[in-house]
Amino acid sequence: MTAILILNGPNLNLLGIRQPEVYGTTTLADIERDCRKTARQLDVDMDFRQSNHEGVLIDWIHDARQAFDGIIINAGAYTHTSIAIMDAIASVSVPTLELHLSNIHEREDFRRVSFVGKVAFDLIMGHGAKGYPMALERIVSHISGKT
Ligand code: CA2
Repeated sequence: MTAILILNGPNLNLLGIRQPEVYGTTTLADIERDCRKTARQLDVDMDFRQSNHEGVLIDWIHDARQAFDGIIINAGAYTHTSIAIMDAIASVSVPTLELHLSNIHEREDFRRVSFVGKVAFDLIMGHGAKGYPMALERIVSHISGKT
């Protein structure tokens, strides 16, 4: 069965808990629940993880080489800074989709730079929490060769 790893980076554990005026009221647990529902509908296995630590995210990306067919990553602010995460994604040769809640191209200039984007096959952004199930559908269709 196709297995997808969904990774979430720093501060995303605070979703729905802090600054709801900026990032909404949906929690990461709500998002995980929605993703599990979509994964069941698509008949895929899914692992959903969050860490505030760059090295932990890198270790998880390395895990994907053996155990997963695709990675969806919202690397949070590491998106804009981490050459190490970019190198890790490039090293595993697992199709990777970049995901963001907000439209990073319509925010501050420093968010326009994405190191993850240099190694991802596609980008979904600006759809809030709904972007997560959309990303699952997109990566499954990419892996099955439909898009
Ligand atoms: O839009 C996204 O998904 C981001 O990856 C979110 C990151 C931001 O640094 C990226 O530029 C775009 C920030 C996540 C912070 O999440 C919080 C949630 C609640 C309270 C505070 C932060």
